[in-house]
Amino acid sequence: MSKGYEEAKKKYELLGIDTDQVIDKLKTVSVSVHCWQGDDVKGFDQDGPLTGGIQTTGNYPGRARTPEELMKDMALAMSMMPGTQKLNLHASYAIFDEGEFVDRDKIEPKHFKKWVEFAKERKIGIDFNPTFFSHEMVKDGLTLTSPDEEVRKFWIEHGKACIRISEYFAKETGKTCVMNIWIPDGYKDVPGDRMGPRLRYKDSLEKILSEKYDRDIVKVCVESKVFGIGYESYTAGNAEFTLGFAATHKGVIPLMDNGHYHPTEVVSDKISSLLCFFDEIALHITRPVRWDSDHVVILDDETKELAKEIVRCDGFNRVYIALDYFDASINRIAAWVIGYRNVQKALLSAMLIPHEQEKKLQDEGRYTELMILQEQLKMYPIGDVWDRYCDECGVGDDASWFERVREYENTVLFNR
Ligand code: RNT
Ligand code: ZN
Repeated sequence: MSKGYEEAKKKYELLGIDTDQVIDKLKTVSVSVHCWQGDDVKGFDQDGPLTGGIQTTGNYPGRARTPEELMKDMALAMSMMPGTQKLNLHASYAIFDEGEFVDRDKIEPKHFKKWVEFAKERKIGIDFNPTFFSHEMVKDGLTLTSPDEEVRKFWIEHGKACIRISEYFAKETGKTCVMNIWIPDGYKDVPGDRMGPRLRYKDSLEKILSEKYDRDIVKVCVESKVFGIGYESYTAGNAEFTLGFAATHKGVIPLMDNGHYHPTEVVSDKISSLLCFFDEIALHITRPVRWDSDHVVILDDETKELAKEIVRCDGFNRVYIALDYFDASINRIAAWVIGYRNVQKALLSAMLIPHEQEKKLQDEGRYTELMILQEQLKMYPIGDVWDRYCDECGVGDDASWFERVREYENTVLFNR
């Protein structure tokens, strides 16, 4: 045991916290790693631009261009992630045979067989997302809310196909598959009808959910959004719509992406509100800088606050934690690792807080002492516990893992 860790352990013991136990527990908490960081959200089933009002910026060399490259890159990134991961896929990452093409309304489990192999090798689960963007059937920026019945039908069929694929993932991996529905649909300017698109969205979602599936192993979520690029004035799936939908449709989980709110609104404060009404919720952890920019997650106050709320609400079994960011201006593998490790650091620091004691101080109105304790904890030796955790997980400490990425960059990525 390192001297630093020994001393940290003693320090936390005085707060009634057993750091060994915390480390063991953190190893079991899964964080879903999004495949789309590695190729700038391009996918493999089309060659057009990224649409849907989201944007990757940057031109860093080495973007993964094929399934093999993306898997190789992800495998390396995962080898530097402590704890338990899940693989988060989008439907656009279907893998076809040479010369084969199947459109999104008709994709099948077999098109994801290679991903299942990837997950099985690592004994990890898979989460899934239908892809309602970057496709020629997105007409006037609309999918499930389109007034054109042919367009709407196409996307409903896509949603259903994705439910079948999600069930296949859950069965193959033996782990729950979280299937998240997010659509970009909305308008750049003040709409003439706000209700119509929402009623069509509701009907489309109900049609998708009419697909028979095992609700114990596939968890369908709806993700809200307040605006997108080119969709500044209105989005059909805003917070109230998606929350209302989830609340009134049994088994549907609300998903909050912390890039999707007004700059002064924070998702950390919404977790406890939702857990009063929902058995389960889901998160996309990202970093919004002025807009839904999807910067790499850093260990900032909001990430720490999100983690604190998960821990405080005893939420490890109720909150599905996933990453969602895409940065093309830095090494993409490092981006994966940095964001993932920061979420884990936030969880660790949240688990190293004596929550019962803080709650008691609050309930007894001892706010001065509460503030003192909260501030005192900020200087505690979390780093020593973190180093120990990474050591136990065999993933390298913060100062060392990048060497492996640099070597891979020089030998593989820069040659693409
Ligand atoms: C978009 C949503 C959505 C996507 C991914 C690619 O604003 O956050 O979750 O980022 O599905
Ligand atoms: Zn998201």
